Amino acid sequence: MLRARSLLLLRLAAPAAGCGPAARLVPARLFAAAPPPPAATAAAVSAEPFINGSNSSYVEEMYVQWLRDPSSVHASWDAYFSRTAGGAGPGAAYMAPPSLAAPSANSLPVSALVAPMVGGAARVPGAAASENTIADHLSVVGVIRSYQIRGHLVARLDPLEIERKPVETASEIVVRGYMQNFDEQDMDTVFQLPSSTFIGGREKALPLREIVNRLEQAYCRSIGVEYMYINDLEQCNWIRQKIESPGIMQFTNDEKRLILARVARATGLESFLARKFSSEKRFGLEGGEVLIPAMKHIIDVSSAMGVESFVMGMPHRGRLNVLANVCRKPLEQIFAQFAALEVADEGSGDVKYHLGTYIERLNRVTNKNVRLAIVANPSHLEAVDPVVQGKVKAEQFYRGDSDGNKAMSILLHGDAAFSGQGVVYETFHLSDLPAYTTHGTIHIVVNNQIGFTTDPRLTRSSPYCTDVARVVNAPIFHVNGDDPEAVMHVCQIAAEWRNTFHKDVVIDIVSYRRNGHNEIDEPMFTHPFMYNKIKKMPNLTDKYSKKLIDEGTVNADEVKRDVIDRYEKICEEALEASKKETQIYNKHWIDSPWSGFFEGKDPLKMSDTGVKEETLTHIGKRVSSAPPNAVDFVIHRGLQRVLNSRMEMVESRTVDWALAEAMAFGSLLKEGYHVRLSGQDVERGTFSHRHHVMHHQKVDMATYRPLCYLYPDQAQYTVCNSSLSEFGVLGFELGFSLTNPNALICWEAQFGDFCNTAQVIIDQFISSGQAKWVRQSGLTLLLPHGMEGMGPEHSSARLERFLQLCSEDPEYFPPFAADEFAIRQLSECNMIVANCSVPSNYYHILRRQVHMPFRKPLILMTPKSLLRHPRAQSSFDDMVEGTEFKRVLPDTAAAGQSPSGVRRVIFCSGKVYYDLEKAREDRGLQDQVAIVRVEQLSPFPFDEVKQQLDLYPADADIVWAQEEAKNNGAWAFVEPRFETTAAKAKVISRSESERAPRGAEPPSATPDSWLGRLLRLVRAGPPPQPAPKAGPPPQPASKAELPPDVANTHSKNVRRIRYVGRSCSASPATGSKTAHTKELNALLNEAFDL
Ligand SMILES: Cc1ncc(C[n+]2csc(CCOP(=O)(O)OP(=O)(O)O)c2C)c(N)n1
Ligand SMILES: [Mg+2]
Repeated sequence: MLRARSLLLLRLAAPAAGCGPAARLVPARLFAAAPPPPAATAAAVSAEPFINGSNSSYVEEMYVQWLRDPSSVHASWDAYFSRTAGGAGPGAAYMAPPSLAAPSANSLPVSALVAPMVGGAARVPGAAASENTIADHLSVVGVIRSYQIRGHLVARLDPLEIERKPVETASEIVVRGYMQNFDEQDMDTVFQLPSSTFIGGREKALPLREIVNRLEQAYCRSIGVEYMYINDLEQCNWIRQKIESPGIMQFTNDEKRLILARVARATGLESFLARKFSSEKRFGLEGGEVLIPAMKHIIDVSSAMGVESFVMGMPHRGRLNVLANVCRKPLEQIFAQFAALEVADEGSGDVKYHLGTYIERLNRVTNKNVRLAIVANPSHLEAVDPVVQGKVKAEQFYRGDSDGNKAMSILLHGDAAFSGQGVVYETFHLSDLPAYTTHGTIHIVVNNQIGFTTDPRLTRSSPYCTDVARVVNAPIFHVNGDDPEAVMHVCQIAAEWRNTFHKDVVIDIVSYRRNGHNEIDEPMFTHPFMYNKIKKMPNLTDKYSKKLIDEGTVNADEVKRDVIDRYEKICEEALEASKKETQIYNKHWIDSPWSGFFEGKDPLKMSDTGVKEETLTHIGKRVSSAPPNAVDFVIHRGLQRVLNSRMEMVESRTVDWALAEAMAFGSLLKEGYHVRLSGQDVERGTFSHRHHVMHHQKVDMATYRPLCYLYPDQAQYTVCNSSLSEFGVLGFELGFSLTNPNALICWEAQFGDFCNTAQVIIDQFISSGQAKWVRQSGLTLLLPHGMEGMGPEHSSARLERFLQLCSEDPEYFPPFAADEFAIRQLSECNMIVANCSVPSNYYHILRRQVHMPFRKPLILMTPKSLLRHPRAQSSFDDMVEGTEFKRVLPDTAAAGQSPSGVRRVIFCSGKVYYDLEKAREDRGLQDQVAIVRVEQLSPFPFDEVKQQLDLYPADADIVWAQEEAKNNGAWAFVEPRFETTAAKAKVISRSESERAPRGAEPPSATPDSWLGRLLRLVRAGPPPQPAPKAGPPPQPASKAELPPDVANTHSKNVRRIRYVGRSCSASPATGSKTAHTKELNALLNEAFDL
């Protein structure tokens, strides 16, 4: 002890004066922690020679306390701070020790110094601090801080008590060297408590023994809390108070009984399911059943504080239990899922442990109504996290809940998934962004210390599975899952934290998994040591009821009769009821019902997407103008030029891409539909074309959003640059789109190819969500796409992948009536994929998203160079009332006017049209080659494509031209559909020809029509095949070498559409500008090589 004190004195006396970073640290922290001190005082303190990194926080504590109440600190500190405030310079205010010689033992016991102060002894101005006293106080503060920072490392968190920590003593891990200053005698010395602890309750000083005891109680029992990295002192102190205050974790007998009842229901359901459906996979919660009372407690506390809606996301583990016991989903519906019953309604459904639900019910504890939704999710762990956040954000937005007081999210996680999946991190990073925050999420980790068969020591590099949450300064409460009262306590704190600070918080319930990964799995294969322990673990109801019986809170009879047997009876009755069910309904499991949306609507009636010209003009002028107070609001000169040219367009009744988009958004806003556009840099637009947010050039963060000020009674417009995440943000926007169908929710990728980092959301939610979960979404994806000679990246939004996800049958020509064809196709599809070539179509398809009587995801390839292409403009004439989205754009040149002279019809989609159009002009082939654009690829416009085919002469060559490589783009998708169009014609002609006189052509297939030509080819039999060559396998002949009819025939020898474009390629585009140009020229040459 002497040696330690000597070292301390040496440090205090060392001439570190005011030059190092530690010296600068002090005033900064002082300012953050307390009312600003007089500048001179702060400067003087910071310049003190004895201030260093390790004691600065102690001095800070003392100073803050002294500012509040000078008598609350030791007389020596009072003297010191008084002198400093009085003008004493660095070094002068501190009374230096007389010598550096080894000090004698405490001449004045610490307790003797402290006790009178507690009683309010008079301050002693000018009294000197004994160096021993300072050293002891520093050590006590160090001990307290050590527990606060590292107490969790030795907390008794693991119910299995498997020691995974290094072989150090608990004390060494936590307090390190701080206790070395004290011997047994000192344990009874009374120390003043710094303001950074609440262990004293009302007492301001405690004997050291009691200090350590209380710190052990607070930090090293069933709760281990991590929070000392939180930068906000108020938040730190709030947690300290909730954890350290004496007696804070006491429950009344009624509260304990409620916990027991909930625990018993949780364990009761698992054991009931295990008995009744022993061979079924259900991913039971056994070992982690405390989750159920934990969630219920959070809901109770939050409901009491005013939250009405809870949106939850969770993995497989314990899902049925949450549905039954947290949401109160009728048990018979859950049990019916175990029987192999027919589905009575739409959708292909999902396995029971992925299904969502939505329930409104009375919370019996608070007597308030609550709405509980569990969002359906795929197997992909954690993918639902951002979806839940988006859904909650939308709820908050539409109900004007700007602080998240009415709706909140609860996310459940497994330990392996929480630490392993990157989307967890992406979701955390949305938590504090203004356009994405849900004002605090409560995360609960069911930490069963295993992931499938893998030990945590092999699945993560971080000490805890929850470390990812530290990036947002979220407090983390680790808690022993076998101590239900401790779990309820941290749930209480978490709910209050969220309500107080509106920030994320994590509860890590350390538990175990009684069975294998699922009920049929054998865990002893891989975890014999752990499972030998687990076998000996009592069930939580038995364990907790024993505790309550032992302490006299309940008796054994009532536990059995009123708790266990009663619930068993409820389950039995529900099982009997479920046996009477003959069908199951997917709609019973919908997580986002849109009440009132579908009712009373004609499911095949689309409202107009054209608008009055004056609306276009009004919106056009607004988005072409600087802010109304333009004199004060200085905009960039370049932006002014953009606005000027926009205004010219409006005056000449034309729009480019950006203006068309603004008019689509603006007109929807006028009609009362919320519009939200989210993604990286969407406010300006990656290509600097949008400018939906104008920035004051002289005032930081001063902005103007013209689309927000179109009409006084318009809906809200949200445009928000997102974090640099695709998975997280796309998931979020999908979630947002689930809440309210009367909105246009768009996510734009910076470049289309980046959407592949969000592939899980596209595959698992967007393309299949309606089929699996009967849930619709009108989410719109804007994906910049196009070969611009910019290299392999940024060229392709992978159109082919989206088309492959479309569920439409390529071999089925829908038998819909002409006037219903488009809407019925839309109604039956799983998603829409389009590649528009003109702004008016972009405008209509955006508006159509909201004017359809149902909702479908829309995947739009959007342009880059076309944004400024002089020909890529539309007239108001194509946007006013009476106009609509055109799925196919017929030829606009001489060929379309006089089809009889056409020798080739080129079908294409998107930007390549403009290259083809120019090449046709250059070659003077406007009357011989028709160019037809397929603007909506899926659902495929069979009807309109057929009309186009029928329009042109029978001997016209039919090609599909695309700029993407042959194995990419739309080719593989369109080819069989063109074939089906022909096959449809065949069916008609065959049946009609049976009725017609022998030799006569059916009416719909005249000899000169494309169809007639097709029929002749079919009847003529196979064309001659080229003779097989000897030797090595022949290389495929190039198209140019083969006669067109050979190149374009397939096994059935039906004339087919021919491909024109780049060859197959592993990379989406060449990295060479020269090669790009050559490829494009080759494409164009081939397209017009008549
Ligand atoms: C993204 C993803 N990868 C892999 C899997 C396969 N899988 C299912 S459960 C599981 C282990 C999950 O462990 P944990 O998160 O700890 O949850 P627990 O099952 O232990 O409750 C794995 C790897 C999956 N469902 N999702
Ligand atoms: Mg686990």
